[in-house]
Amino acid sequence: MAQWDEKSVAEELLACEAERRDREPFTDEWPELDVDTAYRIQDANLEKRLARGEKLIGVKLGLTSEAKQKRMGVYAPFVAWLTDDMVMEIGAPVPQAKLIHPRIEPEIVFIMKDRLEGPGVTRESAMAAVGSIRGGAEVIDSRYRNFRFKAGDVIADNASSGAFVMGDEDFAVEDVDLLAEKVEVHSDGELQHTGTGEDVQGHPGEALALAANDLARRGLAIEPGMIVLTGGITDAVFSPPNSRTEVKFSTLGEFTIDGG
Ligand code: OOG
Ligand code: MG
Repeated sequence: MAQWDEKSVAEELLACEAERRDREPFTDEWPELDVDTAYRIQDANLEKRLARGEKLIGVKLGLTSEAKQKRMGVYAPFVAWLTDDMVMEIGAPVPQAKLIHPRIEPEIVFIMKDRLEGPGVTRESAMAAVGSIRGGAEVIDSRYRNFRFKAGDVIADNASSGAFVMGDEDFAVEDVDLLAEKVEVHSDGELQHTGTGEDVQGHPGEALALAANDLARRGLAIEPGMIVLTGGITDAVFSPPNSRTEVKFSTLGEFTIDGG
């Protein structure tokens, strides 16, 4: 049985990502991989991403909706990092050559105008720091076979980060009814999932507050200009080559994403 530690798990995760190789979750062999240990691994790998030239551009939340929690079998939300390497232009195909088993999920995106630092951030104080709202879609990719993982595994794996796309239209906070904002996800023309902003922690502002309060435990904050993906509103859909995924928001725009 392998003897895992923070350093070897961090290295193995980046190697799996670079080699497009999936693996069994570490917690099978190392059940002590808890949430705090996993965040140290996540942060160590962010440092490596930055050292190789990537830029930190934001924060993503994971498992902020019941649909996602149920599907993944992990019942607590978490945070992870976004770098410029993960940005997909509108209309670009899924970067299959970089990903193992990409899945697409719809997300409400916040562009921050003010610094947001916990603890004690509420939905109201969180929303006051938001500059604008956009529609978005995340292309998640897990380094774990069949997306099977526990909280410690997925947090260490930067919350299955892969790529993401967002609309180019900024909506003012006061112009969007975040609770009622609806989204549909279609695969090859067939409706798969629907949801609303309310499905994200009762309100996406709660997810933002949660991110700020969670980062504060590590002495970190959400900085002005950062992009925040508030978490999949619905379950994700697979995006294999030759597939077509459509994400249609009621007011935040529509995306067609080609499986490449
Ligand atoms: C974990 C990543 C979750 C979200 O928005 O819930 C996530 C996974 O589903 O593999 O990005
Ligand atoms: Mg997501």
